[in-house]
Amino acid sequence: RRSSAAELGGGGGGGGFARRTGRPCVRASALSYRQFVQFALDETALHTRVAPSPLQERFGSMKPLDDKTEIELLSYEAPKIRLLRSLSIQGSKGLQVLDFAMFPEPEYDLPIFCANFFTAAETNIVVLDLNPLYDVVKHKEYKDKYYEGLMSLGLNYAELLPWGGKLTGESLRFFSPIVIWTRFKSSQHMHDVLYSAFMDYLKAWLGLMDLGIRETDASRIIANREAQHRYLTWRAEKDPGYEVLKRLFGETRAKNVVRSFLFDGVNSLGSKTFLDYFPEYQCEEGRVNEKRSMLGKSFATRPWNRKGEFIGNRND
Ligand code: BLA
Repeated sequence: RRSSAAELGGGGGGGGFARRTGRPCVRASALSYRQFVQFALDETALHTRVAPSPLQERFGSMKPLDDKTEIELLSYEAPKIRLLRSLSIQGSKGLQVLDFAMFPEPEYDLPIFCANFFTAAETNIVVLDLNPLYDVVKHKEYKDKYYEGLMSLGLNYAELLPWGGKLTGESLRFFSPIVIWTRFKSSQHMHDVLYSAFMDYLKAWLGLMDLGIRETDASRIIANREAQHRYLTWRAEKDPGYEVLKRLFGETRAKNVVRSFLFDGVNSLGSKTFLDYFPEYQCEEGRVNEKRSMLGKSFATRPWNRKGEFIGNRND
């Protein structure tokens, strides 16, 4: 049974639990992506035991520099889920952001649930995916294991939310054949389509999670942990949201949010550095090149065919 909004008592500083149902919930203030977050928490709670993350105490009551912007940082953990975290922003002039992700425990090679929605002045930039832990172009068995059964879902939304054009070439290796990468002008209709996609992708991820079997082979757990660490290292260094967060929180706090909240694990799941994983970004004196991309923008059209085979060409 779903809890109605009226039953949801907000917890101090963000994450809380519904008074009657004991389900996790978001504060009652109306954020536009609020229904997305609430759906995700309700739905996840139907599948597993969700508990607040220790991060909640440190980040749950963070405030932006200005007093016009509303933000909400939520974090939970659950069996099989190392971290479920959500950052939502509602600013003045229509700025709306949702960065919602679920990271599996290293004992599972589950994909990473990734919803990144940026809305400003009627422009929407959207990435929604079950990001693969292993590069699906190189690891066919991984691709088949998780995405074969989801291709019809992906194809359905690829039509409704068409490919967003060229993007940072490097990002492609973190995307799956069912990735939704799109841009559109704000409208109620597109918002509804996006909500529907979000719900379906979330349910798909939870379905994979339900079936996930705890790995016992130590070498595979190590590989899963490193793959997740590599992903976190990429995003903590090159995420396009960083500039917005810098404006919102100031540089020091933005860095902290990125490294210790959004991509928590970048400091603890491994000790390799960004340049260990991505040496092509090395500049003189061992500094990391500040460019987002060394490959440049690529993939003008969807680089996956209907069977989920990679058909991309970096220079198209
Ligand atoms: C743009 N965000 C983008 C783009 C992508 C993503 C692909 C297009 C620009 C590009 O090609 O880099 C998202 N890239 C991702 C994701 C992965 C990746 C999810 O590699 C995962 C592996 N975006 C956010 C948040 C904010 C945000 C939280 O997720 C703001 C707080 C903003 N994204 C944002 C902005 C742009 C953008 C402002 C356009 C500006 C730009 O391209 O730099």
